[in-house]
Amino acid sequence: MKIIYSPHHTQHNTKTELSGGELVAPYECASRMDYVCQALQEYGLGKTTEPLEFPRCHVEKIHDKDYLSFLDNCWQQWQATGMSGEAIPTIWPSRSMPSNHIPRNIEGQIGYYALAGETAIAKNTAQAAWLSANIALTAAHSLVQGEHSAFALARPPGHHASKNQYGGYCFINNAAVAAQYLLDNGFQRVALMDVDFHHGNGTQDIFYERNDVFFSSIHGDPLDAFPHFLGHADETGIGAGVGYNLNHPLPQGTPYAIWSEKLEQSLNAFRNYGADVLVVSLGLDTYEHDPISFFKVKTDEYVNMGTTLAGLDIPTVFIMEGGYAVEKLGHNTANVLQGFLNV
Ligand code: Q9C
Ligand code: ZN
Repeated sequence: MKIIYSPHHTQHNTKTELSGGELVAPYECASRMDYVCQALQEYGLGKTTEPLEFPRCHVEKIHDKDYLSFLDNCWQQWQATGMSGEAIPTIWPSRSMPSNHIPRNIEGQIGYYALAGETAIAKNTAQAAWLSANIALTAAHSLVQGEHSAFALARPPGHHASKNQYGGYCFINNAAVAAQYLLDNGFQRVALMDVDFHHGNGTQDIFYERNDVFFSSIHGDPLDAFPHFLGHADETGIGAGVGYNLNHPLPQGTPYAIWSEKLEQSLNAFRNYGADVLVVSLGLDTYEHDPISFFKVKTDEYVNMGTTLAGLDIPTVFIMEGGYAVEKLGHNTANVLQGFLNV
């Protein structure tokens, strides 16, 4: 399996996350990648390949131009106004003031473009987000070139980023960018399976009215879990997209035995759809000891997850998303890939 990675993800190295009323060290931290690299080596899953650089147009097909230029300029503007900490939102165009005017002021802009408040932006956050997208594009490109599978070992993650908003540690939707690239290069029906503990609200938003990407997600019930406002079972798509969005919200304590029934349901839906390529938003925060999640998947069970995904038997690109039990993240990730390869 082609594994795409760059050590330069470390340029996104924020010091703060707003969590529990405090500024804490971010759960989505650079050391996550070290544990994954180490496990991949241990398992002999192959050495990693550096990403290619793709033109920005591939990302501009997914995200609005004004949003991307906000991302590129946010840190510089935040600093220019003399703010001392990292850039975090404090006000939103919320229900009682749903304005469509984009503020000139950076604090207003941040509120306009943020969908959640935990994620800080600092120096080179935008650069790292673009690099992460290039890793996803390189992995997708290898499928176009005939590889059967590839893994984009990228951070920051992407599945919470919508067409024009960031949050949940995500800035550019890497999985969506990869899916679009596959469609633009010969594939016709993308199955996008999001196995991260959190609902992939950004990916759902991006493809909600489309029938060329079938999005399915298994996640903590949004009534109980982030992102709280999207991911219910009655969200099935609109317009041409009706029937191509399949959500499986699940309760606290869900074990793999129940979780995997939902995976089989999604894969059957993909088979009926006639998917010719699979994108997996691979979050490992379903793990039983994940510090911010509430499913109960065990390390050994990730092998079965990989094997089950391989059962779809189409070219597959894995895109790294969440997973915050950092010391176990490597083995959990490598188990999925191992299970996928050893069918
Ligand atoms: N007090 C991904 O897994 N809420 N994002 C954290 C901690 C935000 C997760 C709550 C979770 C975002 C890619
Ligand atoms: Zn997650």
